[in-house]
Amino acid sequence: MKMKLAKSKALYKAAEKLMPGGVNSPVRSFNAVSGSPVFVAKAKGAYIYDEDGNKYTDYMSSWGPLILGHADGDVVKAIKEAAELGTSYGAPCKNEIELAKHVVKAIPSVEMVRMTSSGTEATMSAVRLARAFTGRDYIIKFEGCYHGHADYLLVKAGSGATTFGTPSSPGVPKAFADMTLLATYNDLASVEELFGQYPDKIAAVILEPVAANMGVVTPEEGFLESLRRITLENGSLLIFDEVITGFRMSPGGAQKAYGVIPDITCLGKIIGGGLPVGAFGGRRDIMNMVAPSGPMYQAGTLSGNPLAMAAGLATLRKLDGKANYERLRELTDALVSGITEIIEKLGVKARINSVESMFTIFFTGEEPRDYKSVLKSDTKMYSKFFENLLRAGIMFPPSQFEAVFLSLAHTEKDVDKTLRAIEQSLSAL
Ligand code: KE4
Repeated sequence: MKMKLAKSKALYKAAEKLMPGGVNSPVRSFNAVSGSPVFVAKAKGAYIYDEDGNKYTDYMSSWGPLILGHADGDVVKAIKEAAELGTSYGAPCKNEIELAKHVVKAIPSVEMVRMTSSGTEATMSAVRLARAFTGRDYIIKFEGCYHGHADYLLVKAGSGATTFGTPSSPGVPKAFADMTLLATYNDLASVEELFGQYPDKIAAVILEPVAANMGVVTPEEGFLESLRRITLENGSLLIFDEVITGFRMSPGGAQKAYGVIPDITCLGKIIGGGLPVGAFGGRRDIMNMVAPSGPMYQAGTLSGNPLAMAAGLATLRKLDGKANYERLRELTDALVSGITEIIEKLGVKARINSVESMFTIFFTGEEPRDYKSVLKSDTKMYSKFFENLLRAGIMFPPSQFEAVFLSLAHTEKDVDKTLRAIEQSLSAL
């Protein structure tokens, strides 16, 4: 069925004249799929509506923050009330304490936390902090993990950097990239080798405890525990980038779910409830290095912004509770098991990695367990799959190397409609 997309196409033409690629973040450009993005007019619950009036069941979920669904009543109310009291003070406000309290209580590794305005700022600052605390310069990251776009983390990065074929971006000085050592996800030997080559020089190992930016790739048995051991043995810090997994995997993030406690944790997305919030936190002795308590400088005009704090607090308070996570898991399992049945019935070469309320369908026959294996996925097939779904009113992420997210606003009815659309979409490939 041909969708009316004239308004979005016209808007995209105008946007392309004003913004690189017509977007403010590359993955939104649909360049990896249909090439012309839909422009969203409004969103509510599990649905987004584009400027041409088309309705989509949304599984992008703004790349993770909207675990309650779009325009949740309580979150919107909290933002409206906060806005009436001012939009930014440049001075501390009570809700910064309230959100910090919630994070400290929920996330096992966090005794103190600093708010930022994005996940990139959180991970960038966490790496600087690890370097300041240890006095060492090298860091280890994993191929395919994405930690935002700070220079030293844009080395073999996932998400849009991989989608658009620039995992190591131009513009990053070689001197910076040289201090970012690359290991292979789920391959402990690749980490041990680097510690052997750079004794007493590695400040930290940073990773997504469950990778979601090369598509969803889960840590194999013992991998996280071994990273915890090897960093302790070498006097290096372990940084968990939980910008996606924080409050998604469980109220305590992946570290609670897997029982592996890092030294520093980065957060974002859900803790802002759709407004710009990131955070990094950890042991008190480490966090006391951060200005003004300590010498490591880090700052932000809108860090701890009252509206963002109100949105984050309303989200976390409403999300809290075992029942919500059970509901999210139950809905996701229904969708994933339905897709698995369809894949088997149609004999499609595809694998699904799924954790709690996020998953990725990889168009490959290989086990997607690290960057090398996920790169073998058939991205052209994914693009056609995405397009077919879009025409059926289902919005999946516009890239093979991202995660599908469910929210508490999705229903069994949405899952049934989605399964029918997926069956049609896969049959038409
Ligand atoms: P932001 O700077 O985009 O708020 O956060 C960076 C970041 C850090 N760590 C992880 C694990 C992340 O997933 C992200 C951002 N995720 C991407 C999508 N996978 C954001 C979408 C985009 O780039 O537009």
